[in-house]
Formats: sequence, structure tokens, C-alpha cells
Amino acid sequence: MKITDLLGAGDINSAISECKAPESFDFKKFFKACGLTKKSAEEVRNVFSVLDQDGNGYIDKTELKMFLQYFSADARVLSDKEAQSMIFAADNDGDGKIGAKEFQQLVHS
Ligand SMILES: [Ca+2]
Ligand SMILES: [Ca+2]
Repeated sequence: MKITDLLGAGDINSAISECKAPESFDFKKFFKACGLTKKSAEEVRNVFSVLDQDGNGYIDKTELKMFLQYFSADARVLSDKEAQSMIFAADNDGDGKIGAKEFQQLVHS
């Protein structure tokens, strides 16, 4: 499944263009701009499975740094700080990774 099967291409583009500047990534704004917050739990889970590139059930920091590129191939890489802040917000069980349920809770929080 591709991300564009799940979210509108126009919404993705505007979400990405809002965080072009270094250190400007705000996951709450991004989820809203790309339309993810309006999706059902199941749809959010499908997006999660795209973001979990190696399919191990978690989005880790390495995968998270590539986060924007899963939405658009020419988007920038997130900084350690940006990736870490999203993990910090999502990681309820403290394992340092984002699980499917944690991701869904983060999107719908
Ligand atoms: Ca993974
Ligand atoms: Ca976790």
C-alpha cells in the first residue's frame, strides 16, 4: 500500500511544505494538514504499516527520521531532535519506539 492510496496528494503536499524549514516539523500540525486526524483507527493503522518500513510492528528513530520521505520522496530528513520529540510524545510504554496503538493515539490525541 502506498501513502497516496490513503491520503490526498494535495493534502500531503501542503503538509510537507509547512515543515520545509529545518527544525520546523510539528507532528500535530502535520497530521492535521495531511488529513490523517480525520481518518478512522483502521486507516491510521494502514498509514502506520507504511511508516513501519521493516514491518517489525514499531516505528523506531531511524524510520522516524525518514518520516516525511514516506509521504513524499523529495522531502527532507527529520533531525534527531524532531524524531525524538515525536517518540517522546507517543511512547507511552517507554520502549523508545512507537507501536501501532501508540501511533493511533498520537494521531487522535
Ligand atoms: Ca520498524
Ligand atoms: Ca512504545
